[in-house]
Amino acid sequence: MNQILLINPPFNIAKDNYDSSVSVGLLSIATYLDFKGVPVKIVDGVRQKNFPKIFKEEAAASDLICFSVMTMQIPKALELSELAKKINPRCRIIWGGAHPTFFPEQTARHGLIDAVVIGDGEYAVYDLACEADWKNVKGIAYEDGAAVKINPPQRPLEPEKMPLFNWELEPREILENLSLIPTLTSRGCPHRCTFCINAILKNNWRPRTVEQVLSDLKIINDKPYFKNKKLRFWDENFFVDIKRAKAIVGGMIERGLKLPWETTVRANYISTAMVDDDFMKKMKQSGCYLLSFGAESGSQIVLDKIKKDITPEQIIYAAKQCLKHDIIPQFSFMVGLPGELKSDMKLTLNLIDRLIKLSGKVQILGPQAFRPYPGSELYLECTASGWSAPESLEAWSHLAKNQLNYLQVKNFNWVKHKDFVDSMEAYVRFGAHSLNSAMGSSVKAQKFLKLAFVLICQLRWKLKFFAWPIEFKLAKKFITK
Ligand code: B12
Ligand code: SF4
Repeated sequence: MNQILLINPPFNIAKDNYDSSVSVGLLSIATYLDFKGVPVKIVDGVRQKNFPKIFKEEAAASDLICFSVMTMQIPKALELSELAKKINPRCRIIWGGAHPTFFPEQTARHGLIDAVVIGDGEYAVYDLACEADWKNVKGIAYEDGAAVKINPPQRPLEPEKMPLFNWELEPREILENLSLIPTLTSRGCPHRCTFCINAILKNNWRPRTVEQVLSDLKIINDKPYFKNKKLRFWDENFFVDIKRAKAIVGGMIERGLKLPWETTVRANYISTAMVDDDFMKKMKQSGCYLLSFGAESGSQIVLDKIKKDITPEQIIYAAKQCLKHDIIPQFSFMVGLPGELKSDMKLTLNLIDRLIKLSGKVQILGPQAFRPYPGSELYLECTASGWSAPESLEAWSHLAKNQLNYLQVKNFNWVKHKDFVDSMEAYVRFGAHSLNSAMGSSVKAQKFLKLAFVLICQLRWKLKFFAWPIEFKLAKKFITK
């Protein structure tokens, strides 16, 4: 059997968004294939210096060439798929990851793509490598004559049966330059937030065992190239089984695996019943330095609508508890949901203000504009307003190539205050934080122009006046160019 090639294609957005971490998804697929004796190679277009040369060499030597694709990777993934077919006309091209999973049919229709994997890729790629007839492979979509066939789903992945991550399968130059070590202790989430990929795809929560997690951490701890680096548990929800979470943290302390680590947690979990004072103390002791919360909104009406099952007061309490234990609390927000009023968005701004006033250590991400995924109640509301998603992969590619973000707020029919939603992220980012951190942001612009823009943002933030965002439009035009 010839090798299977797994590709992380380059993006066409600012490098700061993706530079910190590698894809655990590809590492997990590669680890499984290697464990099953299938030759496999990961090539990373985002991080490998000689990527074009490496890609050509490896594509010539591979039977199956598999691309991991988020929406903003489509243009490059298409270019590379075309190049692969030129270099190696007999190779077969597979696409998987977030975008193809949401849009399997239109992705499979593209002439360059032989099959699309829907959802987790470990079992499906293994089957594609072993089965001559793809009709029997579960969890894939492919073109069959004029129709697209969508086969029945794969059996759910069982993380506790998966081998330990094999880091030797990642290109060494990436590991040496990585700033955040990615790992995973579970898949999926049991909650029901209507905007979220996990709830939409019904990704049930499935854990790795405590012993597996501690063994993964021991391997990481012993690698010379990971010395003094921070680690992220990229779980959707690390704390679902609180006994398991406590056993992992306890095991890290007992076995001397005290790595600086961060992960995501729900605000309502910070309570005496789940993540209490005693556990937070132990988390800090084991190396936890940051907890990331999906706060989403300051409006209870919006939180209820998206079935987030938290309250603004729980968000404030969570922040206070983190600060008490010297853990950085990080909160992400979104705006522009169907039915959301300006008054709801103002409540979000007020909540951000309250959080920032607690301490300079509090980190705020967003508010980002909500972007709908098919298969959700919210998506139906968006389409009912007259909006529709692009209908072909080429149309998505065109969007991703020509815009800073893959769906522009100006086209969102369900948003009443488009300017307000579009500019809010900038006004929070440059207005609510200190002048120093706003000036230090990664957005590249001439120093004095940036200072002028930041000062206006700070004034607007103080006055909570966001109408006529003329300077934002100018800045955006300038930066997009
Ligand atoms: C970790 C993560 C990152 C990391 C690593 C990215 C990476 N390449 O893996 C970093 C920080 C770099 C990152 C960056 C961004 N991300 Co991100 N990220 C995630 C997150 C939180 C977890 C992904 C993960 O590791 N899961 C665990 C692994 C095991 O699962 P997985 O990655 O899904 O992989 C499995 C399957 O998808 C499948 N699979 C994946 N690739 C392939 C390829 C093939 C060939 C096959 C067969 C199968 C397959 O098999 C894998 C193993 O089972 C997800 C949320 C989520 N729940 O998916 C968002 C998510 C993937 N990110 C998203 C976005 C939007 C971004 C950003 C654009 C955000 C931003 N605004 O800056 C950036 C930039 C990337 C970009 N330009 O698209 C979106 C993607 C939506 C979309 N339409 O494509 C998601 C879904 C979050 C969301 N908003 O809902 N991200
Ligand atoms: S708690 Fe987080 S991961 Fe779980 S469904 Fe809600 S948003 Fe998604």
